Parts: sequence; structure tokens; C-alpha cells
Amino acid sequence: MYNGEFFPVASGRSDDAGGTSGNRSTISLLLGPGTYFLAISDANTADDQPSLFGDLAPLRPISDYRGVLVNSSAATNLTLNYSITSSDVSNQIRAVKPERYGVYFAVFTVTGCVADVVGAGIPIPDGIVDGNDFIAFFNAYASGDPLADVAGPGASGPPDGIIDGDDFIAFINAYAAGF
Ligand SMILES: [Ca+2]
Ligand SMILES: [Ca+2]
Repeated sequence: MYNGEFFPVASGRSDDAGGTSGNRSTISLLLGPGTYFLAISDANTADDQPSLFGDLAPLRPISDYRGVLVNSSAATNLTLNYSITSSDVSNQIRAVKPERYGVYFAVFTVTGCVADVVGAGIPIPDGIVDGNDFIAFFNAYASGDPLADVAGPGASGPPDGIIDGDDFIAFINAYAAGF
């Protein structure tokens, strides 16, 4: 996975997911708002980043060079179907390897910012997560203000009209992650 400037997203890679059979990869990340690219192909697809601990195929070659993405398989017409699932959206998308040594690129956009509840001196989100949000959230949480309803059950999903521990957890997690 790459961000909108095509820099690798930390922990945004998977070379076969543990616990599943066959050619399946899973990336599970808390993502801030922005544009992201998924690069999907078969073995061996590599940039200069090492595999993550726990990958089923952790020792495949990687590139010596930054800024390139390569694939070493001449196979074509491979099914590369993928799904993108968030707390409130789940999409299954068909994809096919485009050509020999090819990589399929998908683009998706993350919107929303859980911990951005207010701006400096204004009661609406300002696109920045800072101490103003921290103070506003805790004041709202303590007083039962709907401003503190930032998530649904399981500390995920859209606001559910209830202010409870799920909102508290969702806010803390998002605040710590900067969104
Ligand atoms: Ca803010
Ligand atoms: Ca809630």
C-alpha cells in the first residue's frame, strides 16, 4: 500500500496472510484521511521494503532501489480480486493481472477524521487533530454532549446516537494515531 505521494505505508504490505490458504494477503490498518494506492500482483512483487513479521513468504527478494515496484512472474490473466472493508463500507472488486510482470493498481480514498471534533474556537472540525479536540471531546463526553458521539459499537463505524465507552476508545485510538 502506498500513500498519495506513492510512499510506502508503514505495515501496508502482505505476502500471503497467516492463517489463510493459498494466495491471500490481508492488510489491516488504521488509516488517516487521504488517497491510497494498493499494488496487487503475484509472486514476486517487490519494492525496497522488507516483508512484515508473520508473512508466510518473508524471504522473497526485494529491490535495492527506492521508488520502484517490480514483479518477476510472467503469468497473465490472474485473478487479483480484492476487497476494501472499513467500519462502514465493504467493497469487493474484481481485478486481473494486466500483463506479464504487471502490477494491478487500485486507488481508494479515506475520508473522515474521528478525533477532529472541533477547531480552535469553532465548534466544527477544522482538519487538524490537536489539543482543542482533546479538550472538547472530554468536556463533551463528561457532559453527554453529542459532540462526543464519534463511533458506534465496537469503537468503530459512524456515530450511533449513544455516548459510551466505544466513543471513548475510538477517540483515544484516533487521537493517538493523529486522526
Ligand atoms: Ca480539530
Ligand atoms: Ca457512539
